[in-house]
Amino acid sequence: MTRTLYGFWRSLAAFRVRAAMNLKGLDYREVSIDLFNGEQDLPAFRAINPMGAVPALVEDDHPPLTQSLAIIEYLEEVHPAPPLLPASPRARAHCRALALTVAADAHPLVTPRVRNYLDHVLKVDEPTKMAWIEHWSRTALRALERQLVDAPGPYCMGPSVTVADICLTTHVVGARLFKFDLAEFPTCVRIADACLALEAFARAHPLEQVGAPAAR
Ligand SMILES: N[C@@H](CCC(=O)N[C@@H](CS)C(=O)NCC(=O)O)C(=O)O
Repeated sequence: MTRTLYGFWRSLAAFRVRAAMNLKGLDYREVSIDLFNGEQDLPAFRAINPMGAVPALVEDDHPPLTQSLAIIEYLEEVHPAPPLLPASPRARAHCRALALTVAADAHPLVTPRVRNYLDHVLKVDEPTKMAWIEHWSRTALRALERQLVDAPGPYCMGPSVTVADICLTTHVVGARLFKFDLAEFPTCVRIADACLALEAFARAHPLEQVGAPAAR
């Protein structure tokens, strides 16, 4: 089986899929789509994902899979061990809700296409754009902190890493890349750091990818 991930070093959605594949011990090669140079809009990539977004996952000659959470759920069904969702239906719903707070509520508002629209169509200045990004990043962190503060840990759903941890960790890493102050969110930071101590997350980190800046 050949498995190709279309990603980009700075993409938090691609980071989610890399972490899931690493946790499940799956081999893949990554093709970089340079989102800073508009490669997501080239016809060759739009043929892979008409939305013009990474990640996309291609296995052998099957059609591309897109949307990080859909890809992770597909991997979960085909490679169930180790599980990235809890066992009980109620816990699975809660776990997915935590994940979607990041992937559906916050992250879509800060993607390059939204930032480009703010820049070039609405013509907001840089500080206003950064305030927008920070506002939506903190809105999700505040909701997650409140839901996780009494969780037993070390991960969102207890002793095992789930898709909620994948989303939370990528969100915390994204906030750190923007250099936001995270002192208000100690639980989120503690859980993310527990995940980043795992090799699967460390290897998937944006700054460990080809094309990432060397300076930290
Ligand atoms: N909901 C999608 C989001 C995908 C997405 O927006 N990816 C970003 C990078 S993190 C992207 O490729 N953006 C390109 C653009 O906005 O032009 C997912 O979870 O996969």
